[in-house]
Amino acid sequence: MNRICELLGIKYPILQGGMAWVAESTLAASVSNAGGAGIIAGGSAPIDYLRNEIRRCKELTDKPFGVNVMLMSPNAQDLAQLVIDEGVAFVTTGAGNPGVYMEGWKAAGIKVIPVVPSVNLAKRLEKGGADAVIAEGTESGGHIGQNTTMCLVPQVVDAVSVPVIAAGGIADGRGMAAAFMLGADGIQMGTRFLAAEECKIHENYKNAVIKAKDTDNAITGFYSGSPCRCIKSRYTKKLQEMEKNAAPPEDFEALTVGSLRKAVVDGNTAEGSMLCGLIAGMIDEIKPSAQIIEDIIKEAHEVMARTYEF
Ligand code: TUI
Repeated sequence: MNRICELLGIKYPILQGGMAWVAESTLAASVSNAGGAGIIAGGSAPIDYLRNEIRRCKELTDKPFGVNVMLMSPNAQDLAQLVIDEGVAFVTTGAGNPGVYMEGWKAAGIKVIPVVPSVNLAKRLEKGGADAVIAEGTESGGHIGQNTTMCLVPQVVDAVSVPVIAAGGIADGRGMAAAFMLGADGIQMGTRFLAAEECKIHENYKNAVIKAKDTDNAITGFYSGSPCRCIKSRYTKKLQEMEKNAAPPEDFEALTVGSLRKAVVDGNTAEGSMLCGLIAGMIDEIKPSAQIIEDIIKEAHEVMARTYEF
């Protein structure tokens, strides 16, 4: 029995990334109904909207699903309470240390799975009561750490006893098999689910994911200490130019505020920030979540059954 399947009461050890503005109830329920673990992203969304999303997800699936708490959000504390009030099965966290919320979540019986970009944080959060950790490599979309999935996952696996979920650069059965070889007990995929039929992002954004080649990727915010991976576009070029020229903070704000909404809702590929992982170059088809999951499981089994001579 796989430790992640056991921990979360799911069929396959596949988590859907908690992508801000993207991961809502329809997508999360489709993943949970397919045997994975769907996740609703808190992002910086208003609490009333998130309460509705959680309730809608309960109507769409009777399977476990989770909520991602983005710790830099001004709403993080209210969302931390909402997941308790709504009896959400598990929480993932990102962009910070969830230590202050751990006791409350544990007391409410909520499983806690923080994203960790380093061995040090993985060890600290295991001590603090994390039920598992997501070791997320810099191949991921959105806000990223420095270490790669290939290097980070085995180091985290060696450092903690709780199950480790590998994230960053995984979109097919080969990636899943590789994660298992590194010692992970499960995987989390964001970018692959951007191109799920049930994902409600604007079709221009979805098509940009499908069209992206291996090199169509850019990191912004590198020098500000808040690196963020997106699909290369006029927006990322402009942002990188401004970084090079040390533009004033108000210019950055004018360009970046609302940029994720522009991509997700308006389909504005020139001015929107299309958060996306490095693996997009391999994704060339929009499929239902259930198909994505079944294909990955089948391929992972095939790859892992091969014998290698060397
Ligand atoms: O959280 C993410 N990726 C994200 S969140 C996001 S939305 C956003 N909007 C406005 C501002 C900021 C973000 C878009 N993409 N991934 C998980 C992740 N967590 N990556 C890195 C980390 C992380 C970093 C530092 C986790 C913990 C951490 O702790 C530092 C410490 O020791 O306190």
